[in-house]
Amino acid sequence: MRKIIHIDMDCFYAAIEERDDPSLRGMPLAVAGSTRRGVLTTANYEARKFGCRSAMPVFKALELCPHLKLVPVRFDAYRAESARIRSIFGRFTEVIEPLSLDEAYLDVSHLRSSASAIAREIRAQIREETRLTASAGVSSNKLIAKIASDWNKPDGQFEVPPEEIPAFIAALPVGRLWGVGGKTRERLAAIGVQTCADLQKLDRIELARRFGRWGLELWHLCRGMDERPVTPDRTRKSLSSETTFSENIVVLPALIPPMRAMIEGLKEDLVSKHADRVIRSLVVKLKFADFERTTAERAGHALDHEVFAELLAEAWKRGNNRAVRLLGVGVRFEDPKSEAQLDFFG
Ligand code: TTP
Ligand code: MG
Repeated sequence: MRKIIHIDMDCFYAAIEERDDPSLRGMPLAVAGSTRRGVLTTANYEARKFGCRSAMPVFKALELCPHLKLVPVRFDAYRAESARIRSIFGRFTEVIEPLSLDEAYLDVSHLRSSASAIAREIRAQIREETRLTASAGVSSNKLIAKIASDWNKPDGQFEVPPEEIPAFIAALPVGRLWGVGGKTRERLAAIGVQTCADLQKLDRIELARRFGRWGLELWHLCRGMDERPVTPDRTRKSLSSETTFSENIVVLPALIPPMRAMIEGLKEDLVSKHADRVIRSLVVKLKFADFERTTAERAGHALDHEVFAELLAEAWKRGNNRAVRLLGVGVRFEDPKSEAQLDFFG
């Protein structure tokens, strides 16, 4: 049987801000850009009482909580804490799969101590060395460990032993399952499926018919079965967003508004999921009406709309006025190993 731990820091960005500036403690606090047009990256528990949440527009949060204190993001500080936390994980196991700056799966199957004891010790070391709190979920697979880390949040942990998985999973809403987002949830609700117990009533044939290959995964997940290994070093090299237009685009200026929206979407993904990575270059990709494709790329560290516009013009020119069926924008990351060296050598 595997021993999997999922660790998730509590209100990560907000907790760091409160730690570093005691005057912020005890009041509703959110971390966001400095303008009202931005969104919250996170909110502390005082602010959550008013309904403030990650990804909520700042103006909305201020409606819910007019005395909400807003502070700007400080990624360097969050990255530094993330590195400290990861080095603590590294004292216990090499099998670490980070999900974001503040979350990771650990496989501790090879260790003699109980997974719960290890989780408690990791949380104690995190608290001692960073003065931040973490929550943990413990079980025999990733799916259940991740759900469990939410159970006694903040500053708590929860273990679901394998024999208790069936009862634990049955009562959960399907939205808790890995990969089940708004759309799948709606489709399932439309056929009367709310909980995993409901979902268990659909057989494999029915699920495959409705959801294809993914249906078979669902069949396993709603039973709390998940064989995915904890994969260290699954470092991605790039991140991009692509749109295929319902009708081909025939003039360059018509590509600018969709591109702006895609860059903003990419920005959000970078901030929420890849804030620990350093951007090396920006890329624009076009696929023309005849399916031929081209990419334009330039070195850069930030998502600059003007640079993307120049790259777009460059790629467009290569098409010789051919219509465009697909637009992609993306970034390539520095290799994390060379990032580490950069840090080390200042
Ligand atoms: P989460 O772990 O989702 O949230 P959290 O740590 O703030 O709160 P919780 O106690 O519920 O775990 O995300 C970790 C950090 O990632 C969070 O502090 C801010 C950042 N983040 C974003 O920037 N945008 C987002 O949409 C989300 C969800 C998180
Ligand atoms: Mg967290």
